[in-house]
Amino acid sequence: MNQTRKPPLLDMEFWSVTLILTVISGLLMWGVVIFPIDQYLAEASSVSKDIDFIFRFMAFFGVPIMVYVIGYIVYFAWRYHTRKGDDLMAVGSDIHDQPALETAWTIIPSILMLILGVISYVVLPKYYMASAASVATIEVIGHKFYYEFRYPGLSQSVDNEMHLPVGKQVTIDLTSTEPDIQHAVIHSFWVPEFRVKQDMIPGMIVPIHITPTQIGTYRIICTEFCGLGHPDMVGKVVVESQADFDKWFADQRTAQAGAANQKPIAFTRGDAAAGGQTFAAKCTVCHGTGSFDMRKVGPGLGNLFHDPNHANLVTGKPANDADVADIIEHGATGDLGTMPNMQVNGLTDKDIANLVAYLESLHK
Ligand code: HEC
Ligand SMILES: [Cu+2]
Repeated sequence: MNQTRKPPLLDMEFWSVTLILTVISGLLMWGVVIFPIDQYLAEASSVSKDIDFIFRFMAFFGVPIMVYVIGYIVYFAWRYHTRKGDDLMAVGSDIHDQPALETAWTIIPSILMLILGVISYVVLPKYYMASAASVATIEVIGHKFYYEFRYPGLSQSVDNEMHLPVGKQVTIDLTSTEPDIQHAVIHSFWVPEFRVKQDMIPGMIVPIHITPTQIGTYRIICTEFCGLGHPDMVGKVVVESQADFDKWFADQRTAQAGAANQKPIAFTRGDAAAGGQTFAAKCTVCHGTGSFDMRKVGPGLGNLFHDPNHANLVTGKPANDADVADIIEHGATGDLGTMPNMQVNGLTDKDIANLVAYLESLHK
């Protein structure tokens, strides 16, 4: 059988294509160097710039690799495709062994990977290694599906909204748990502007250290698929001046001292109809109005006050107005999970009174 072999040609056409790829690659590399990342995503912590440098480094050398590899694949596919009248049985030229080329494409990427490894080795520990400089350690606990923050000096934790003074290094102890740790799942603590992303793992505490450098409010996003509530698992971190932070902290203390005084909720004046509306707006994600066992996230509340099978509340106390109001005010954590407190549910004292009146009216 007649076999035609096309000799490999490094002709003018090949070198023109190479020139075009070089120009494209050069322009993109220049783009990588001048791209103002911080205009799209603020560099709001002391490690942000270093992390962005690693990103730039990878993108800078990734660009030519991508452009030449894809460029030549497309070019050769076009150049050597079978044309009308070609011998279909033809075999390509059997080129092998290009020692110079093979050595180059092995050694250059190896060196790049090595440099990348070294830079990462220097940068990443900046937020993992223990440091004496931290002004405080804040515990951050991932729950299904919210973040809990415990501050030294505050007797109660704060949910979903974290405050930090600008320019001060803090240590953040990350973990995840639930009332029954068997039900805990892996969450993740990601603040894009801080360039910090760390898994929150049940049974394990991972300390990270960050210094926020820019005043602002940033999102905390869970990037570990953790269950049905995962998309709602968004908190925020408010970076503010030391004075504003001190004020927030003092307000928390006063609010919590007030809570400790057990100021009773005036539930007697509750309005059941208004309570029904609040319930529909704020409670029905987790509670239905069926019997106790008809659970959504929390138990059914239809027979709350009149259930012979569940005479006691999840807190172990008998079902009366004051104790139900107490659960709605302070939340509860038990076998069934966590019931958020009034701050998290966004309730006023009046709402609580109305809700209690509404739940009272539900007797079936
Ligand atoms: C994020 C889900 C969630 C939301 C929202 C929520 N709850 Fe709950 N609630 C729970 C869970 C879980 C429990 C069970 C806690 C436990 O096991 O200790 C519970 C328990 C309760 C109980 C005690 C029930 C009992 O039989 O002892 C009451 C009362 C209650 N919730 C009222 C409310 C009201 C009123 C609202 C709306 C303002 C509300 N909850 C919003 C999850 C939620
Ligand atoms: Cu999560």
